[in-house]
Amino acid sequence: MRTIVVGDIHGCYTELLQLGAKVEITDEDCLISLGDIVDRGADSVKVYNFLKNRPNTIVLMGNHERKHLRQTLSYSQEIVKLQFGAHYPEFLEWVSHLPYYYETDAAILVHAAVENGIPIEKQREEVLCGCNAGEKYLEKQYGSTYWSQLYTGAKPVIFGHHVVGDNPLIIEQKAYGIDTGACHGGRLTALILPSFEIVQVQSPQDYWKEEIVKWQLPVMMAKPWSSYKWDKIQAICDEFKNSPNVELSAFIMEKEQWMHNLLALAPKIIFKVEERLAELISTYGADDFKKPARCFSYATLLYKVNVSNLTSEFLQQTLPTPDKWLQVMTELGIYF
Ligand SMILES: [Mn+2]
Repeated sequence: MRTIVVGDIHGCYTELLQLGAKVEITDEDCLISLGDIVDRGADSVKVYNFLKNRPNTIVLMGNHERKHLRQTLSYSQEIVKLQFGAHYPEFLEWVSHLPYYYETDAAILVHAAVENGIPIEKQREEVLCGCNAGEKYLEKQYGSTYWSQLYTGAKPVIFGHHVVGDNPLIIEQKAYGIDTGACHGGRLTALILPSFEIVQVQSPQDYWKEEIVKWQLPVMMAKPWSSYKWDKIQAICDEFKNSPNVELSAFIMEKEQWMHNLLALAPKIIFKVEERLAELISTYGADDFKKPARCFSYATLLYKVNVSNLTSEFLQQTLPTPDKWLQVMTELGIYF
């Protein structure tokens, strides 16, 4: 029985199958992915389904899986979230069970790094998976020296995470870096244990470069616009309204118009709040209206109107998102 260790796959499903064929993988072979199976490439969902369903297969936690797990989503995770659609929660559940390392008779396997002199089971998860916190921690310990230069453990470490070029980075019997950038038009690399034989397949193109453009509009459309603060919406609009992607810039300009139309209703809202205050005062009197006013979600606005002018600026601060703004509009009987 062999163990086939594969570096960062990043959604490169075709290359994964080609690599399997090239090493003539059989059901008896154990397949171990070093993590970062999703994001950047074109077929994250296919890679996930394949690895999840293949018997005799282990996937380690990479920093990309961890970003999904902790919901610290950057653009490449936002894309994959859309690609999974309704199956995304199921993927997150699966990710939550991924191990941070695996040890065979011949080697220790991790996604990113190990700290020298610490037993594998005592290593920090952040260091093993190479998330930002782990990278910062190692930088503090080692400065600019890469951890693999300092590693003196008895068993060699096989890792991915850092694209090391077209060929693996090999420090004989110490460290084997096998992320060769498949999703960036590089290669997908396998290391076979116990022989330490290297097998590679070439990617035909830079998938990530293509995905960046392809998913701009869908990712933008999926953003929770109504829950964003006004200046955040404006900042996104400013950043993308002159995009060369015409569909994207059209969508963004539509969103900017939508925000301006909402904010242009400020005088109407102010008028309605003043009207509601007058009603409350005439019913309860100028001294006793405050308690019944508390029942309204916009009580702050009623109190403000009572003591001074209610300005558009105050309104925007008190109702900082379209959701809040629209909710108060509905309660005041203003329809958009
Ligand atoms: Mn990676």
